[in-house]
Amino acid sequence: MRTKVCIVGAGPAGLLLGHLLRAEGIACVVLERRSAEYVLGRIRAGVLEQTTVSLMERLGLDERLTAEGLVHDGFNLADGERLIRIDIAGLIGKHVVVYGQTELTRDLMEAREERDLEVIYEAADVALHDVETDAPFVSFVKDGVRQRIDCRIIAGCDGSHGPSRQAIPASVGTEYEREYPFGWLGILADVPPCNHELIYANHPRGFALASMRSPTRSRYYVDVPLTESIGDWPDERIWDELAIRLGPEAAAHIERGPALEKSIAPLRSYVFAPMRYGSLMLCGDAAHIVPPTGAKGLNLAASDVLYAAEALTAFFKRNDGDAIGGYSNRALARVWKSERFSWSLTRLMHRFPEDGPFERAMQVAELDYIASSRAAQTSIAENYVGLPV
Ligand code: RFL
Ligand code: PHB
Repeated sequence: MRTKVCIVGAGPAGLLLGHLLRAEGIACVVLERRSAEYVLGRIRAGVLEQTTVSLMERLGLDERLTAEGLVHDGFNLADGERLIRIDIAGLIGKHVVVYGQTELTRDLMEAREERDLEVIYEAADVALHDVETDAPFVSFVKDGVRQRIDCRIIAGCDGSHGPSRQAIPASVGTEYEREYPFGWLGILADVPPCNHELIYANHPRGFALASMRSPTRSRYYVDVPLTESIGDWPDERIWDELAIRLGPEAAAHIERGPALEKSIAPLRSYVFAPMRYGSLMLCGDAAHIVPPTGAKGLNLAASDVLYAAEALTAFFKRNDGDAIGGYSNRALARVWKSERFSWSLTRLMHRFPEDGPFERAMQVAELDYIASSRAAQTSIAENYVGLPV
């Protein structure tokens, strides 16, 4: 098989890139290790920046997002005593949209046929070859038969554990990494949210987040030590902990229900640079990870893909080779700012086991400053809605 761009991974990055390339008439094939059902079963991001929404609009795939997405004009930081509201709309005239990654992925998946986007699911043993040359290829096994796709460019959209990043020799790249001593335990339940906006809480017992997927479906998180597992957290223990950490006002409105899904995700900051090597371009989690506190992961994947699609369009339609050369620096400039924001919000809102009274006093002082400063709130708001692309 031969195509122009072979995309590895059919998460949001791979599917978005595939659709953007097809909209430009550029031939591409997407290879995904899992089944479509498995991909849709992963519960992840919930908050979309305007850039991500605009990409769906540009593709004309925003019908459900426009109808069902919840426009949020603000969100809240809770410090155990008070709720500090970040009035995004009032401060900068923008908003975010609450719409699950699962739903966005479903919209992209369902448009495959109509937009002539080929996605090969359950492709095993995907391996990248000759990425340093102008004639790379990808091999994989489908239904027991080994196959090969020859292409001009490989887009590595295969998340943090996929084979794409591994195809770049360690000697040509730098890894930047920060691990955190806790994970987020998430619970999804068909109960109305306790508040109409998100609440991020820093409580003496730890972090909590009240989020949602719809007016009848809630998504909550608490941070837990990495030594704990799902078995340690029956539903009732999670609900009890949320009621304490989110504070009495939110607790009064928490409705409990059976978990539709529960999982623990470790928190990590990671960047691999450069994001291009030879004929391989990395997009999304394949190149970088942010802790979920800033709601940036999916949105960064979307901005990478926007830059990658522009570079590939210039390359294939206008013969502009420099565009691909410029991709990594352009993407990384935005990635680093989101890494900074996600790291600083994580630092502010979590109790780190190694923290002493000084570090805690810094958190209190920063939350006090944010509560009293329009400038500080504006800075948080403009980062939360997403910096310009
Ligand atoms: P994905 O979604 O991991 O997709 C990669 C795809 O590649 C496939 N793959 C392979 N395919 C072929 N061969 C192989 N060998 C392969 N190995 C892997 C995988 O099966 C998969 O389908 O990466 P992508 O597309 O870059 O998208 C990134 C986002 O998924 C991620 O950044 C976000 O989910 C992060 N995130 C959040 N981001 C936000 O913008 N806002 C949020 O509110 C938000 N909340 C979250 C989050 C992530 C979380 N977890 C579980 C890590 C909340 C949580 C709890
Ligand atoms: C979510 O709803 O899953 C969510 C919302 C905000 C975050 C992270 C996750 O910062």
